[in-house]
Amino acid sequence: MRNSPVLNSIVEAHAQEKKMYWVLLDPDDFTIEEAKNVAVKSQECGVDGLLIGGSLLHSNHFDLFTSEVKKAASVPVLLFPGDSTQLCSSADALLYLSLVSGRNPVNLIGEHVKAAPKIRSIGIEPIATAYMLVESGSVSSVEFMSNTRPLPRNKPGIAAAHALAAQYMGMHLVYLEAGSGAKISVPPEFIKAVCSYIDIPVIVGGGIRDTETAAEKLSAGADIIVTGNMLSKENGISTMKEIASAVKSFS
Ligand code: 1GP
Repeated sequence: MRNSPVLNSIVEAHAQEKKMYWVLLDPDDFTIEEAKNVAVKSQECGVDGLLIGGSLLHSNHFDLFTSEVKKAASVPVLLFPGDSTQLCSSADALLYLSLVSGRNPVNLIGEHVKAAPKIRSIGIEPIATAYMLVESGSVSSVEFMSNTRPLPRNKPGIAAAHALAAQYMGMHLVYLEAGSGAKISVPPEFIKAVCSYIDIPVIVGGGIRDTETAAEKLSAGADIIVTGNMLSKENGISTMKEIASAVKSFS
């Protein structure tokens, strides 16, 4: 039986109804020094985990970026890869994302097969995650790069059926994604419908830039919220602090 400390900590928090806040560091958006600074500040704020990855990387410092963030961080560092090239041993775990909202075999199983031998050899913890892209007002990078259609935002029943299928298939987490920088985030009705069908933890990200939006997702049933884009904006660190404290007040 595999040892899964990061997944176990998420499942334990979920069982205790403790909400969590993860911060996404896209290696294209930060220098290594900036990312290390965010890693330190995020922990001071009470952030529960750091994600590293992106749909399409222009930078070539992924491994160094991850290992330096890991050295600066005391919370788990999880890879959030756009494809099988974004893999390295210094992170604590890997969201092994299957884009179940789409019907592109490359994102459902193809990249996973390419990554599997390396995951085995570097010994990183893979966490099977159903990744569901939700319509958000414009074409997101994930939508374009994966060549898949997002779930219609006015059809929560379709989303719930996808999430339930993922749980039945043995996936451990569901990630509802509006896309980085989304104009409009995942609607609460969507989150409620998904949470009413499944027992596994639900992550919600994309377009969350303030405490009100974060609170809306948590009230609807999200277990973990993710912010990325807003950190590179002015007042990003102080907004992160406010969101972290809003998340803590839910637990
Ligand atoms: C994207 O869900 C994450 O994959 C975060 O989105 O950058 O819009 O916060 P934002």
